[in-house]
Amino acid sequence: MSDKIKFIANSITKEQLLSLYKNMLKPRLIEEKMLILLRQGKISKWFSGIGQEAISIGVTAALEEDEYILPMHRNLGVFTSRDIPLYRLFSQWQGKMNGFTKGRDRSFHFGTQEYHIVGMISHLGPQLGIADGIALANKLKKNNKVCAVFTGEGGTSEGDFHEALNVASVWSLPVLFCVENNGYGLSTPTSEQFNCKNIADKGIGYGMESHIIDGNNILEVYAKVSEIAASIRKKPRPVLLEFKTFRMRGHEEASGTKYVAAETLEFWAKKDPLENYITFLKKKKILTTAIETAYKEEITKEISEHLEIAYSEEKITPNLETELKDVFKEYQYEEIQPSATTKNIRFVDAISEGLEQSMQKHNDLVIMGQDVAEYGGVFKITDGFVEKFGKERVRNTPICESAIVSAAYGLSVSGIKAVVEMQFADFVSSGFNPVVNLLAKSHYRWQQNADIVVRMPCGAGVGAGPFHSQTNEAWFTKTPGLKVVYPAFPQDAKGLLIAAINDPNPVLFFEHKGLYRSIYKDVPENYFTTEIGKAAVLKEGKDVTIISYGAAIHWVLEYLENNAAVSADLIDLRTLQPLDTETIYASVKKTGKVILVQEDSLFGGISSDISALIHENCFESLDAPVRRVASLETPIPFEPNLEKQYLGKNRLEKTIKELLNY
Ligand SMILES: Cc1ncc(C[n+]2csc(CCOP(=O)(O)OP(=O)(O)O)c2C)c(N)n1
Repeated sequence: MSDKIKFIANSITKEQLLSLYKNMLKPRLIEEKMLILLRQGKISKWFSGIGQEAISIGVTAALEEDEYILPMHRNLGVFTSRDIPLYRLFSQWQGKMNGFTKGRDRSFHFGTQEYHIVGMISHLGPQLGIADGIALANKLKKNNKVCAVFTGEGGTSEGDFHEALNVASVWSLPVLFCVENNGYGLSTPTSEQFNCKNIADKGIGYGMESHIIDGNNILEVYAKVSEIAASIRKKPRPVLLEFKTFRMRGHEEASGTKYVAAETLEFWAKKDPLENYITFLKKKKILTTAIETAYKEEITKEISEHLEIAYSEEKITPNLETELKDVFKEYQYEEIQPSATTKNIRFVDAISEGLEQSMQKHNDLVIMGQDVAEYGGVFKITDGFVEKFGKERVRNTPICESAIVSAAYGLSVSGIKAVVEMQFADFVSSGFNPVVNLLAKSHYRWQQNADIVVRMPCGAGVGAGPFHSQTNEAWFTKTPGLKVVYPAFPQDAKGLLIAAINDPNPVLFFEHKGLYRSIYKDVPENYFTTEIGKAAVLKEGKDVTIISYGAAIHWVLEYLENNAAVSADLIDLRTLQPLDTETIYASVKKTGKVILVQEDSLFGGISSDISALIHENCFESLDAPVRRVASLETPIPFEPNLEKQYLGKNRLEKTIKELLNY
């Protein structure tokens, strides 16, 4: 590779040439100032993009203002090119209200709908799947928009990269995947990161057009990306772009560059994108020293003034109520009454009906999942949906849970609701990161809701073993920002699913597979809602409160049927997060004895927390220690007798007896 940059201006006007210069100069000057402030301890971490500015600037300049860009931690130029007032950026870095996250997230971990920017989460990879979702929304809206997402070459090693490119290619999504190959991922050189010559070569494997671009040549970046973006707008498709560049400073300022050879740094210093461009513009007599000085003075003044604004802004005063409230997007729950006309249907049919009526109600709602289209899903819940709603809205996905959850979030960013079907709840572990880090934290971080329902066919009793029978709700009830719904009856399943889809927040919707085809009930035929967060008192008694949910409710019902003398309040939680503590406490205060029954293994299950809450809030009313019935502390086995031993059901009777006799 040569250390020379060959600039070709072609039809780019003089004004554009100068504008590209000014746009590159701005992040450079901001960074130089930030490095000083960092040394003075006035800002926290800093990730430098010095030497990589041409990429951010060129790509942003090639996109239209309302086309989404998804930058990473070295793309200051994206934010400044979109003309975000600098004081807002400074306030963001200082954790102040004029920033974008109310002090809740640092550096570039934020987005802004106002400027069509979706910022990263620390985990890097999910960013790529979000772009798929935004591009899918653009495609569905037929608005001829492209979106651009950034990643470093280190990030391309994550499974998310593979998944996102694969999905984008299979679905022909209009995304520009921009890889900034800057030589190192933290201290790891490219030779230890991937074993192919160019990252662009990977395009072939995805059936995707790809290009290598000199990331230090602003004119090459701008011209090529403009041309490719224009072509994508006409013919939607993903394109992989590898920008060759170099990270001139440490991963973050504190970590330095000791591990980089001096001659490598010297080589790349000669290729500095800004200095070289200045030389070119001066040679062409486009940039004069007077203009250069004027620009520098103007930007330096702007930086100083805006820093003053940010400094003079008061620090955030913690407000407990606001912190708690902002975890979810507020919305007005609409109660729609169930009709008097009913049909005797199974649990599985009720879910299917709720889903179908929601597809009719929200005419842009998208369902995504493995085999959900023509095949109807492995449980046949979406059977016939393709004929009714078309393949655009009922989407078969590749086996890419992480990218699909991220893509659902991208749809939400674009104002479209999504239902994601996990083929089995067990497989959510492959999409766990975006669920708990992206969807759950989004509204709290930057007031962007994640309007997504993740359907979770779960549970035991079907002899399916450790990877097809788990009931893993506790993985999510512990994560602030997620709602967790777990119905036990067909009517609740339908009403709660409709309510979950109407709720603009992320909902994990657990559907017990053992109930799918074993329970028939009369279910209202209309489109109705059942409120999330409200438990149901199924039976009223005086001696004991039994609290349960999902399939375990049916164990308790069976027990009570066979033990008519036991006078119990039976509470079906229906929603685990948010929890209906009011109903729980009222019952406990009446009976004084409590037993919690869950299908999940004991330790760390929701019952443990409910038990703690009861002890903390109803201690004086208790006549006995709270008891928990749950499954064994083993993975769930498949052989029927082993599974039976595993499940708490066979310990229910004994525990209730002990409690009643206490
Ligand atoms: C999933 C995950 N693993 C590890 C990290 C720690 N980490 C943050 S940035 C980084 C290097 C990223 O390298 P690259 O993608 O090449 O981007 P660059 O920093 O070079 O711009 C690492 C290892 C992380 N943030 N997320």
